[in-house]
Amino acid sequence: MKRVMILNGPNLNLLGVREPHIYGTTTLAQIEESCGQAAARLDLKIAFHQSNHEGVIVDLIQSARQEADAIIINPAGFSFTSVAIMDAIKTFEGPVLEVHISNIHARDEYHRHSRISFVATGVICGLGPYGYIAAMQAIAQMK
Ligand code: CA2
Repeated sequence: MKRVMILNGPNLNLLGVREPHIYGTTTLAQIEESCGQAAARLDLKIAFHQSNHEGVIVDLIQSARQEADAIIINPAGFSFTSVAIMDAIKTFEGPVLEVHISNIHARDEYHRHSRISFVATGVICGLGPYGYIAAMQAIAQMK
């Protein structure tokens, strides 16, 4: 069974609570629940995390080297700033799928250039919370 670490960056704990016109009304707990249901269907084992702290996310990516076969990451605001997360991802040998709930390319200039996309295996954005499930499906069918 493939092990997938799902990482969520800063402020995503506020999903469904603030700015629903941009990020929708689904909470992060509901996303975790649907990822759990999809994992059972797809025969994946998931570990779901959220942190507002860059160093914690770097530590989790490093631990994924031993504990996971694939990473799904929504780096949120760190997407556009974090060389540290980018460097940590480079050290992970399995697939890394970057997910954004919103379409970052339809937003302002600042939100269009994710540093993480330079090192991700693939990027899904604009599909809402379903993006996490799409990423899990992609990982399930990878050799
Ligand atoms: O669309 C996404 O998933 C994002 O990664 C969300 C980030 C944003 O900076 C990226 O451009 C796209 C922001 C996450 C902040 O989440 C909030 C949720 C509710 C209220 C306020 C912020």
